[in-house]
Amino acid sequence: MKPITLLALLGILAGSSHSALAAPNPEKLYETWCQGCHGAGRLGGTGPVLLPESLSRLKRADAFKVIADGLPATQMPGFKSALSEGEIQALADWIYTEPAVKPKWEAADIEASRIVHKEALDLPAKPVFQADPMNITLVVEHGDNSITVLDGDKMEPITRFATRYALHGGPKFTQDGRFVFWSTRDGWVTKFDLWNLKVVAEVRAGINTRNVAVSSDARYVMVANYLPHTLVALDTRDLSLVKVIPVVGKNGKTSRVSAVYDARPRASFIAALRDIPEVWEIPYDGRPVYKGMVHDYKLKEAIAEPGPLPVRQIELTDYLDDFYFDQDYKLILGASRSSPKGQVVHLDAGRKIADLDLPGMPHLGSGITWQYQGRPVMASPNLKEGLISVIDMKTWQTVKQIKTEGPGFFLRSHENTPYAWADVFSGPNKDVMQVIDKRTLEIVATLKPEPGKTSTHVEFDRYGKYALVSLWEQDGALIVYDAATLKEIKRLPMKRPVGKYNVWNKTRLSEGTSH
Ligand code: DHE
Repeated sequence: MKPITLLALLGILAGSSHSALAAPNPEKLYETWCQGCHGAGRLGGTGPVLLPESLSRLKRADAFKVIADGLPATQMPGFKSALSEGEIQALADWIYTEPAVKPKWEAADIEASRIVHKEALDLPAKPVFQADPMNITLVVEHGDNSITVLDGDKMEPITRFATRYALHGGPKFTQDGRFVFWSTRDGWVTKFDLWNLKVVAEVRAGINTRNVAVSSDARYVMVANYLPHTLVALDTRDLSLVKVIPVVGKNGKTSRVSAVYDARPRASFIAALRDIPEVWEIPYDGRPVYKGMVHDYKLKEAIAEPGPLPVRQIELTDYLDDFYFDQDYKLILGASRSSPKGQVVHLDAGRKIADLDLPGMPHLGSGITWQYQGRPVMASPNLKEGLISVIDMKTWQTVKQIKTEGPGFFLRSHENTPYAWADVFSGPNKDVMQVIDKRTLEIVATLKPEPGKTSTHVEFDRYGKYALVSLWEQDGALIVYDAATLKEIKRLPMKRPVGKYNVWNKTRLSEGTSH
């Protein structure tokens, strides 16, 4: 039976609201029927946040359907026998309106939400399983909000456990591969001990969160928020709060944070900002940042930003909210909002040094790099057009635009394979995976793992021997391919699997994946 809140039950006992003749009052309806799960002020509870910024991925017509019929494989019941169509419509419209008062999530809220599992704090530093701990792959399954922990040699599940709702973005590992941190779209950050297979701590760092990054010295987790406009630094030991950094540009405007990344060779976090033309660098090794200057640290007389985790604000002439890095983390390779070109920003110089020829809507966050004919190239899928742009990273000229069977989301490879795998995620050919030979830049195979079903996102084991493809369906699967022969080896049934994350590839900064 589907669960129903006490308040909702009282609503039913008090008589159906069908009888009400007055126009439906969505706020009252929310209090009666929804608040028990979705929280006061629509800020989420056991159910997700219901604020416009959090609903951008749900069409309004679908919101009506979800309220009426519920959502399979979740706790969301259908309300069509309790509410009239008018009431459901009023609720569906109302959740897309901005609340009268901008919701807050401040230091005290963050600290109050923190849950520490004391029994998991001091467990032995030894894996409880036989598999190679550096070849573990996590598979995030959206269909029932869970994670499968996979033995990367045998390609067999070690365990599977439930997560909070709507995990998004890459889980981030400590360098030794023991701890992993992830976030949900509703702001919950989890620390998991991968060797003991236990949740260590959880904290809600925001209302609408994008992703997390972990410092290479394993001291800090940095959280990127859309709502509120903050970056939140947490202590990796128990997720206690280190610092809330309000995101305010030099122009005085606040901004959503699109994503935050660890730039290991620089010992800093780099934050991509959505609403101001700046990129932020936040050193975590204690070196100071001085206000207002590009080559900040040379000016002894300048005023130091307060630490820990001071912010270096790099002003740009264009917005830069979707990007990735060269392998040295000296350059940012980003999309550009005001022209069809992308841009290359030199992090030390703090300015753009080149334009990139990137038509359509390149998805640079999913780009990769490799060596082609003795020179480094970058390649990025495209969310709007069926092409993959390959660009020479010395001259910044386009080497080739590889035509694919439709727009794609992810491009992935590994040092030990000559192939890069691209999905064709959003077009009519969403069921194919295209395999590109990195030596010739030609498509050498088009695989159709399951006709009519969406296939996406490839990750490799640590040796580049297997390529893992997600069959992104409620009753989907993880399909294991031999990365050399491109033949299917096996498939493991899974619930809408999406991202996969191999400990070795992620912690060793493999050039074929994101970090
Ligand atoms: Fe993602 C990573 C942004 C929609 C699955 N996605 C990321 C990252 C960003 C991002 C910034 C990098 C985070 C990191 O490294 O920690 N994603 C966005 C969007 O802006 C977008 C287009 C709209 C949105 O809803 O936010 C978006 N993403 C999706 C999806 O619809 C996907 C397919 C399913 C889902 O989870 O909602 C999706 N995103 C992923 C995955 C990764 C990811 C699997 C990690 C890839 C990796 O290999 O590291």
